[in-house]
Amino acid sequence: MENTFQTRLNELTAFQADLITRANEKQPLSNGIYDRYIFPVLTHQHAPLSWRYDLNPQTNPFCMERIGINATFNAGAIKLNGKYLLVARVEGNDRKSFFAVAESPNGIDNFRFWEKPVTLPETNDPDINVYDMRVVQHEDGWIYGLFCTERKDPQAKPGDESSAVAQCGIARTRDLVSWERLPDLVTTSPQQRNVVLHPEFINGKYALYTRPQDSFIEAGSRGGIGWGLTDSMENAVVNEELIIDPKTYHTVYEAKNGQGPAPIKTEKGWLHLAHGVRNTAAGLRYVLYLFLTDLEDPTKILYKPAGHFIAPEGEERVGDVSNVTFSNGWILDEDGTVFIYYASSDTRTHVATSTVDQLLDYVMNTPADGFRSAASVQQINRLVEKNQAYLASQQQEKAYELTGARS
Ligand code: M1P
Repeated sequence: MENTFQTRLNELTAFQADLITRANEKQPLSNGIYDRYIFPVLTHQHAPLSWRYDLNPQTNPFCMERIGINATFNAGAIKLNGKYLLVARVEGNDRKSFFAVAESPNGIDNFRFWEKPVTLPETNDPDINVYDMRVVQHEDGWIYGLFCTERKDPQAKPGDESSAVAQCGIARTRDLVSWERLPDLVTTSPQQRNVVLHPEFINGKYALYTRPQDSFIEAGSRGGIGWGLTDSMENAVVNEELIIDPKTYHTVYEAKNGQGPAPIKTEKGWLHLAHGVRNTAAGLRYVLYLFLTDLEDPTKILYKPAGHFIAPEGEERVGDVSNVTFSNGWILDEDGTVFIYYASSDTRTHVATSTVDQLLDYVMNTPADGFRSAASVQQINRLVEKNQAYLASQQQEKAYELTGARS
């Protein structure tokens, strides 16, 4: 028995060491906007063996997994003390999600979970499930974690064991180790998900991106990315929500949408990453999109390219909830590199890298949605004609170089 235990433990340890330390590489031939990477940065197999196995051969002679980890996805992200940190949504085989910090020296590989998951204090109304933390370094000095807290719907009919209520939970920390839990956000919407704190005060108040929704899954008569102000985060109350980015017919955010991580401040405006959802015969499809808002008035959208920025590709298409890309974390480095952490199909976490300059070029120069097939054809025709004119002028230039005569 001792040998079986030791052999298995050696194999598991070696497998995980290889997985964690393998170098990640850019995928070939990017679209010029960002680079995808060959390997996911976090999978369920990155979860430490000490979370999953009883390491004592006397009490676990088969070296059997005692606690299964099902998925590691939808991670908040922050750079602290030179380390790239993900606050991942870790989901156990028991379906409960919790948060755990994984650290990397370079942002693209070697992500290793800290020794224990985050111990998140509860409120008087305990969370049944918590997920999708947005980690924001606010100018008040605190790091806030805003997340979805889910509880059984008290109005559920007898026998209905599925109906739930989603609200925004709030916690704050200085180091991602000790967390102070604050009361949940209060809004006038029956449910909330994808609530994100803006990193700066607006007229002396805290500003929040919200996503009001009628029910647990459906945005219903509400939806869109909302915006509201609160005097304090210790008792956060948003009385009025302004929808700054509504869901819209025949777009990639037709059914619902939601702010991703907190926006990045750039010279040209606040750069936003969001997810959009539409329905298909195969179920909901989640993709990511970008938009830019005014520096002085973050409720005003200046640029918004049509369609998706990142959509599921290859193995990303398949998982517990297939055809999903979701992001609630990105990191801007001092040199302008942007690390975009996105999850695929509610299963694993990936990274894509770009730069602020590339992302601004993308948002400012990609055509906006024309909302009609004919408008899309016009956009392509305009580009073709621009290219024809450019290529013709290049040919003329070449002819001039050869003959010395301008036509
Ligand atoms: O399953 C896809 C996503 O669904 C929810 O997002 P939204 O509220 O926009 O529908 C969340 O549960 C998210 O965690 C999940 O990835």
